[in-house]
Amino acid sequence: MRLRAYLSCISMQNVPGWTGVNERTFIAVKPDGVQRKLVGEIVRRFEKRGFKLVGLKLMQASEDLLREHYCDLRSKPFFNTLMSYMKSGPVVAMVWQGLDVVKTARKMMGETNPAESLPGTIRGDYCVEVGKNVIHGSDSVESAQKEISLWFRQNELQRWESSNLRWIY
Ligand code: IDP
Ligand code: MG
Repeated sequence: MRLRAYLSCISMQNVPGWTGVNERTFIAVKPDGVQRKLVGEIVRRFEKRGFKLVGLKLMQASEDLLREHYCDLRSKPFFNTLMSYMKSGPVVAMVWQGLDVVKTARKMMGETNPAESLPGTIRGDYCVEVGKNVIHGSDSVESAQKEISLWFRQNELQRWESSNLRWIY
């Protein structure tokens, strides 16, 4: 898994156009979001904002995948709880594309702790506890590239032209 992520990251640095309107981010509806039937609502918000969906799958995340995904948090006291939470059911993994999508998605999500998330944000509207905060989103372009290569194979990401592109940009 590590090797695959590393190789994909290296190869992606040579892919032109991961900036501007082609910026991409990794978003996941966590197991609580799937159980609580929030998938449609979350997808709707990203579509309506003007972002383009380029990858989506419902999947059970493996221990290896989650350990790699959250490797920066491995020394945190809540790490084991976080692993159990993320393994507790299927997640919906997605890749969204568009101008400043990484930063904008974080704004749309709200803060890590739902109590600090403003109403109108996803976490501010749909959850109350940090340990059940319904959505993940990459925190930088660099982590987005790493996370996308970890969760998706190249052939699972679609290249398609959105018919309303000129009304968004
Ligand atoms: P983020 O999801 O907003 O980027 P991170 O700091 O990267 O927040 O933490 C990853 C995830 O770990 C959070 O979304 C949340 O599910 C969980 N988490 C973070 N802090 C705590 C905590 O203090 N207690 C329990 N779970 C936490
Ligand atoms: Mg994070």
